[in-house]
Amino acid sequence: MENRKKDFLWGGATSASQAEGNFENNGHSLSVWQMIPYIKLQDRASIPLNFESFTKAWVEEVFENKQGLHYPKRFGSDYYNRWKEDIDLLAEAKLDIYRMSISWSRIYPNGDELEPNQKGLEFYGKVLKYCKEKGIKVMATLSHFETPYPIGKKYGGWMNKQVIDMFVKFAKTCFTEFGDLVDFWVPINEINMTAIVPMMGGASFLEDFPGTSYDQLRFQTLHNQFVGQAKVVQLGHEMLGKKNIGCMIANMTAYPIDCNPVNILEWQKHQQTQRYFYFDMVAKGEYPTYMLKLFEKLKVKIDTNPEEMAILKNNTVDFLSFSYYMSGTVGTTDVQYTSGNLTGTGKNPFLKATEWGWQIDPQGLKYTLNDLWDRYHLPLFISENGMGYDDKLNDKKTVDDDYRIDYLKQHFKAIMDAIDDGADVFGYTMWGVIDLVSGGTNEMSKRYGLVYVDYDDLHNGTGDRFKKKSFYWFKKFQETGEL
Ligand code: P53
Repeated sequence: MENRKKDFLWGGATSASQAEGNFENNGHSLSVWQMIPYIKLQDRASIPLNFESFTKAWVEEVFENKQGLHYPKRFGSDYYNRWKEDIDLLAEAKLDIYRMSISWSRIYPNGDELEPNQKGLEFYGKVLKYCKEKGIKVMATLSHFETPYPIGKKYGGWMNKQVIDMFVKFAKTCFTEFGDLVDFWVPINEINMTAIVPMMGGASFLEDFPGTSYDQLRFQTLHNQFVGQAKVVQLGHEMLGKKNIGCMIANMTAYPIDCNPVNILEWQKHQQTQRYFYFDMVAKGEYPTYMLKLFEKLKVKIDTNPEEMAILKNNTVDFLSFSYYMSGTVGTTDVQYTSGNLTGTGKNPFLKATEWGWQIDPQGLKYTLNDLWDRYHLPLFISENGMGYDDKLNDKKTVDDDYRIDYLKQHFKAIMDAIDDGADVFGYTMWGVIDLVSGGTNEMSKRYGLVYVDYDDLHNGTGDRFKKKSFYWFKKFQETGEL
């Protein structure tokens, strides 16, 4: 392709909780995300899975493995044992970059230890050195919804400002140990999810803070994470002397359902509160006025001080990274919702959706890149994108995933088009490049990878890896630049 940027980084992404497994050895604690079990589709309706129902008592009673439940994120795709084979596969497919997370639970299992867990450091040291040997650049996430559960249990998670210092300590250890091996850092994955699910994003449970409203909980937990992230940006800049630290935001692109002005106003509010707010915080370093007004309406009072506000202002990120899977619609009238349960997930009659109701919209990626570039003028990186599909291994021990090739082609083309329009985009990592456990549903059967992993939803299987058709397509794309 003519407009293929020469130094653009094409790659894939995973997270520790969804890939590693091996949760009980070598001094590892469980991350908060590993406390959620697999729930069969037919049983899901009977369990109150709205976000406010993520109470600590519920996690402890139902989820501390007392009911013979299966916790897929404690097993992952056995990456902890197969990491070398997996990185060999990434090298064979000619990935330029690999995004992974360093599990906080392996390094400081309780958060408040004075010394890091050596076994955890050894593991990531081996993995990162091997990536370097193979010529694969690395983007490391420090918390991919991976606050250690003991921090939630003992300290109340990120609602407690002591956790900010624990996170900075963890980051300092990672910068010291791995500063030379990691090319780009992302402190907190999808930081905006904390305002939607503070339990998952911040290990903070409402019942630990009597008298606190849910809105207060979610925005205070989020605020403390913004401060923690800014402190990590400051520390990274001082320790590493590079400008290589970015944010990671779940980008919720949505369109107005029609041109009725009331719907345009609703869409504008959505853009502000569900998208720009988060990018504004990390790129401009202060609360936008529309959020301050919203806080007044919601009776949210952020506990902060001038020192914290200065930290936010003075330590903005070097690049913007975000996940982009789909787009939705918003409006006050005539919006029907898809099965995606997040904001702005109204149906769009012009788009097709995956089996999970995620509406496929490559042009929305082009729109998003242009929009973010215009607004922030910071380099952009798509840190997650991809298509979840219940792939089936065929007789030839491969998967004919033409649907995925088609999805990737269209999204790659959208990126190139945005670059052609002038947006500064420097890389892309496809989500779940080697099949792993789904973040939202804990299913293994919601697969994203170029490589199939032989485990089912209950972790039955050999764990063996098989290259899908998309694996060969991606490799060829890297060799020839042909879509
Ligand atoms: P799964 C919700 C909406 C958009 C992205 O999701 C999200 C979520 C939370 O699940 O998360 C990111 O596996 C997340 C990954 C996750 C991926 O999207 O539910 O950073 O960990 O696996 C895809 O299909």
